[in-house]
Amino acid sequence: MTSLAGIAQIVDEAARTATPIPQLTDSQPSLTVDDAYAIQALSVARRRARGERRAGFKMGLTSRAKMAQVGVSEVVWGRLTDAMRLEESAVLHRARYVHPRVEPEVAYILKKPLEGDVSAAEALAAVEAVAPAMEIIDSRYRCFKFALPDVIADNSSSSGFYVGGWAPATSDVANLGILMEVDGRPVQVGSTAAILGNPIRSLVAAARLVAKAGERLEAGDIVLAGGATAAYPLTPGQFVQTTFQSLGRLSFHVEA
Ligand code: OOG
Ligand code: MG
Repeated sequence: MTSLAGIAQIVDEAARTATPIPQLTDSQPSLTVDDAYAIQALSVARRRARGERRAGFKMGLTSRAKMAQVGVSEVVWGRLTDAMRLEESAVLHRARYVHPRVEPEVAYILKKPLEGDVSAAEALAAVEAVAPAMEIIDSRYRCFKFALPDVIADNSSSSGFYVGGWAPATSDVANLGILMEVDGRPVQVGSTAAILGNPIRSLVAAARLVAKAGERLEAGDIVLAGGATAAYPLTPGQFVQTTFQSLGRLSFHVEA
């Protein structure tokens, strides 16, 4: 059996070089969720050793549409680094990914730490601002196919994220209409309410789940609440634009 550090190197190299790999659970069916989070921590530590800085966390599989799309029905989380952040409207280079997809999300940025069991009111009190966002997910597994431990070990498919203009923490984002368009055609229509009924619940879950790994959400961390709709595959030439009712709009072009 390959060591956890050995597996972390495999998933990190797959992400770094945009090379697909077989599912880990094919060869190691006994891999647990705890092993997978340990692999994730080791693989992100390799990114940190290359100079990438902590940017926050991403929550995943927080909506039914997302769970149904990938056939995994547990909430997962992953770590964000500054290198994953794409400047607003920056071009997305398809060649840097295995098979990227985009999904509409809500981003929070914190002004205070959050740790363990907190109420929605306590979570909201730690929020500095909220913004419309799009996450670029890119499973490193062939055909975007994985079981729960695979996706966790692969940093929950995180690979990039766009954040739009920040709005005050008091903005009501509980049930905002979302329209994602590619080349002017609607490809996903939904609501922020699809994210655990209210995206603030995703921040509550983040505080609890990250604490289980012995860490906490810190002031300055960005937390992505999870895709509100199924994710959409990206190919060169596309212009992607997502509009969030009353929260704003963000867009990018895909190039080869
Ligand atoms: C897993 C990551 C899920 C989300 O927002 O639900 C995720 C995947 O779908 O590859 O980022
Ligand atoms: Mg996501």
